[in-house]
Amino acid sequence: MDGVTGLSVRFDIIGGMDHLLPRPRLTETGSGSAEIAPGSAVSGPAPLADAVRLALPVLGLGPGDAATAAVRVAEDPRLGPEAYAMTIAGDGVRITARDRAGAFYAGQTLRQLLPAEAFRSALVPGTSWTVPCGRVEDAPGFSWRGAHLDVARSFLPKREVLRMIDLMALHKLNRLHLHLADDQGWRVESRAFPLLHEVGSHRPRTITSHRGEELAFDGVPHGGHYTLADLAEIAAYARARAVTVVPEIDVPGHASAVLAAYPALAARPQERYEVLDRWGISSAILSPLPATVDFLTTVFAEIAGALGDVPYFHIGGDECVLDDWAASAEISAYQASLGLESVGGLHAWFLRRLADALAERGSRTVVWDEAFVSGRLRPDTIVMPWRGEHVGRRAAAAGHDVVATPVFPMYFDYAEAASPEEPAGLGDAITVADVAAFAPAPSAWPEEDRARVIGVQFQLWSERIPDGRTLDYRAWPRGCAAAEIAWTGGPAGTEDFFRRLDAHLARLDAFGVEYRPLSGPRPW
Ligand code: TNX
Repeated sequence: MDGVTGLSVRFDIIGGMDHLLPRPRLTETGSGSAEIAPGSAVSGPAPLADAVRLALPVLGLGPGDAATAAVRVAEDPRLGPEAYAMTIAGDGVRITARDRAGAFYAGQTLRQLLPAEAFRSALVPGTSWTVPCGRVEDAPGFSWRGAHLDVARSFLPKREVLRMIDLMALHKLNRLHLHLADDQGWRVESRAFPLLHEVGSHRPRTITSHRGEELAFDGVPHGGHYTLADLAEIAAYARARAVTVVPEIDVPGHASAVLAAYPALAARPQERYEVLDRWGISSAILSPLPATVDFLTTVFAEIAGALGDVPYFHIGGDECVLDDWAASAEISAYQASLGLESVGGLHAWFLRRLADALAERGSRTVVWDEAFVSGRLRPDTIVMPWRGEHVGRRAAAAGHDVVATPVFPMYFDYAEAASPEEPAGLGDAITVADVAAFAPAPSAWPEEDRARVIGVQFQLWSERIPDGRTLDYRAWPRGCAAAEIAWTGGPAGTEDFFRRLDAHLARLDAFGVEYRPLSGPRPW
């Protein structure tokens, strides 16, 4: 900002075409600039024009006809999904897209071409906007550009989820993977089985510190869940911003919270379970018997009903301790009756049954990689290899679509530096540069396996994310680097990326994001 005179404010353009993040496929800088006057209009078919307006909230643009509008949007069926083209000339901005998402992303790019103040929520009246002239042609490299949010370990209030969707949208991320159930909490209302949220969403005390293996507790209970109406709202908010919510109910392991509510579903039903108040892998496991499948199908249907359109449903499948299955005579007899030779095979069989039920409702199943390793899945199951590239390659070679989610560098619960001043994270440091250098589909793989990689996703496991401030700190700017590779389809050129990131951080400042500064830990 270079001056405030009375009610008229002028802002400097921070970067123009060279400072967009993620980087578009093609940009051309023109000469001169266009004005978007306060109160001007976006014209075009309603779904597309509305999406552009939604991407530029602070501009307060209204509807209007093409003769007078500052931004004109038109449909172009020749463009690909989520793609857009935009020309900025002296007489205004022209946008074409085939779908709502494409128009929305054009709006996001336009927002980045404005001064960083366009990322504030309110402005001094009288502000006017200047955009540099030029042209952008853009389309995503990957169709799955994900952020995973663990709301089970630390419950995050709905406002944090909605804010995450806003931040995803301005980075052109399009899949919000919500980890809704784990040992430490069940986070969604169930009308069919109300003890799930009544019992499963509370822990009697909070883990307050977790440096290394040392845990400290206080006597303050931790809890919270979303109602089905909240979920519906989250999904609608996300959909308007081109984000698809991918719910996860992690089964059959990570089951302490479910079993605290309904112990009869356990592989060891005589045991007493509690919502776990420590981190790590528990041995609590659901039984694979038909009663569990019926129970879960009912719960999945409730969640899917609230979310509306559910193209993807994640059922976990990770870190299962199968000892209780092997020890149960009833489960062993069941396994034998199915002709399965190992408990691993039974694990895959159980997940396949759930996937079949989900497919009947129109959802594709997503799993963590252990589910793939233990046996044959439905062929349309999407695999998230978190334990590394080699597992991803095996899943791709077996014909599964793969979303790259490896611990390194996609686990953002790891600290950004091994400094004692850094909020304690899990394991070694994962830096912004590590994320920017990541190739989701390694060039060493055969072409047909690489083509199976449909995207990339960062994980915000929340054992070490107790609140929204820490969420900001962990997610950004590493999330900016993840968005860069997700949108462009490959690793970012480091120098160019950091130059653009510099300008981008000013946008995040204006938005109010408490990201981790590149210079080092924030001294809270
Ligand atoms: C492994 S990744 C887990 C999570 C933990 C995470 C901690 C995966 C599928 N399971 O339950 O939160 O490590 O980083």
